Amino acid sequence: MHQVSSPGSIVVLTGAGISKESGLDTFRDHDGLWARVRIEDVATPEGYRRNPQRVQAFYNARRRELSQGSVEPNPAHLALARLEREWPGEVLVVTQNIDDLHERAGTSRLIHMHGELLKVRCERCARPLPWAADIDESSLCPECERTGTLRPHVVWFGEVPLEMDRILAALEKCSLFVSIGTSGHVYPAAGFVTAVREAGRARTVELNLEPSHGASLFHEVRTGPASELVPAFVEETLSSAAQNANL
Ligand code: BV8
Repeated sequence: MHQVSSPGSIVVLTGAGISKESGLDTFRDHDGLWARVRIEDVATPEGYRRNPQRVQAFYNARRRELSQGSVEPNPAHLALARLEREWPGEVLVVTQNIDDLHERAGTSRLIHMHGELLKVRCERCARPLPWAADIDESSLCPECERTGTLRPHVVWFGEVPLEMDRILAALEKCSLFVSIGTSGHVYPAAGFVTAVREAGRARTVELNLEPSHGASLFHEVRTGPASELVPAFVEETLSSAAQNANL
């Protein structure tokens, strides 16, 4: 049982592992996305310039799976929404994921640092737009009415993650940092635990199916499926806050 000085703020980082039990693939598991396609071909600006159709097809398939399939938030997403509702201080979820499962579970203070699968961006007028359909070279930008300029609103390798200033400010002041379902391979997200440790005030906890690449950097590591670990951790965190309040 860990004691968190309530109502300190909480930052939660999530990765593909939190959506695995909702039926979405991770990246680096043996059956993950990178076992089927090369990062260089589908998740870099160079790959997009070389073969835009291949990249659009990669994201069109994932967008279709998310918007037309039977993909639903799982108990881990729902538990984080409960934490935001019931924790007496601020809760911010920073996700590396581009799915919309945190929103659909009810989380509202949320940053998609690697973009969103259900948004596109016009390379001419740069506005992110909600978009659930496929994109191809005939897709028309509703803002500037050009065709062939729409790309996924997704941060590829070599591109700058979104809202980094807001993320770093939240990491600096939080009293609890929880990392869920991420392998700790991709930066700058993989470096967030170090930034929190350097700020010197927060407890750091990892909830993951297996210890991540950065597990040794956390005060506490719990292994298991997110749909079990996260609801239990949220219940424990809320009840310790309630006990503190009654002291
Ligand atoms: C940038 C696109 C500059 C969207 C993705 C040092 C510092 C800064 C940069 C770098 C650096 N070193 C290298 C870099 C460059 C690079 C990088 O990190 N390369 C790596 C490979 C070494 N980083 C970048 O290019 C980034 N940009 O650095 O700009 C900058 C930096 C700071 C400030 C300003 C500017 C851009 C990175 C974003 C790339 N885009 N995806 C998409 O297609 O989805 S990355 C991709 O990996 C996804 O976004 C994904 O979210 C992310 C991380 O993967 P994970 O989510 O962790 O998924 P993974 O499969 O790896 O792991 C799943 C985990 O879940 C596993 O541990 C598994 O055990 C667990 N699990 C499985 N099932 C369950 C479970 N856990 C719980 N329950 C379960 N049921």
